[in-house]
Amino acid sequence: MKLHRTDVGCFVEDKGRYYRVPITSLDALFAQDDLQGYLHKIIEQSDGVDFALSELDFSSAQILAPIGSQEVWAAGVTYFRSRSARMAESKDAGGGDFYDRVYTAERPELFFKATPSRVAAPGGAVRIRIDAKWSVPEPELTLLINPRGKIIGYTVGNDMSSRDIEGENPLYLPQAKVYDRSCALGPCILVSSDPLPPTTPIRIEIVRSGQAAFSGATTLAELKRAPADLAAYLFRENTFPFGAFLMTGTGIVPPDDFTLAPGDRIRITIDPIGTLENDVVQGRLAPAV
Ligand code: DO4
Ligand code: MG
Repeated sequence: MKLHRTDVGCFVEDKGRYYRVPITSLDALFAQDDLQGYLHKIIEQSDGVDFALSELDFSSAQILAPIGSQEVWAAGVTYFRSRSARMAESKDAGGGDFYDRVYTAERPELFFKATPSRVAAPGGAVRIRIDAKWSVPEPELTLLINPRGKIIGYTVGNDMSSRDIEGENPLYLPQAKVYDRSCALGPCILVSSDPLPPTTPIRIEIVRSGQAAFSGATTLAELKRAPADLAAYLFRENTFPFGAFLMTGTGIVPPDDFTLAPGDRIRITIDPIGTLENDVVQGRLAPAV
């Protein structure tokens, strides 16, 4: 089942039908002891009239990023492709070795990615930095973890990154990664505590002037670390009263001569969840709500 956040409240989708969720706060929903059980009850108790009204409300609603007060964190260098790309981009700065070491180390790379106000909604704009010359999207399976450290769902994430800034010096990572609308999440939460199968595909398409400028794909079989281990590391010495989102790293990196441009449209699909679409902009924007 899928949980959608919209401008008129939350809806649960099950077998193609939409049901209104009485609790409208995602913080309260994510803190439920058994979110899946709570949503199942809504579906069971709904009669035909409720269902028809909800369907109508949902079809005219605006989809929002499925985030409340949660912080967004990210794991890095969890795919071989990411390790190799980072080693190459930071070679001149002497940083290449770090990426190789973290790929094989027991402790993963985890970094702070975004506050909710920096997260773009599905269909909204993600940004490239004005001072970056080499910008890419990073399509990532993103975990929803409840305040008790349990994975309770999954969404699609885009970890927008400035590769020239990151490559110049690994200490510039926070500037390469954290800025207004450097992250997108959505279109919904797949509510499940079960691990996704290794065959799960992650696909990206970047469209420029109506033409495919880049497309790529990977599967979760290429993810070197178990999502539960990443979540356990994140929660080791941190409490998250509202839970947290954790992006699990990218396995798709466009060729080195590719950089995003304003007007590009990014489409990221993880089949059991859906497609996250965002347009690229550069320059000042009001904070996302
Ligand atoms: O180490 C830098 C960031 C890595 C990252 O974001 C990724 O591998 O997805
Ligand atoms: Mg990333």
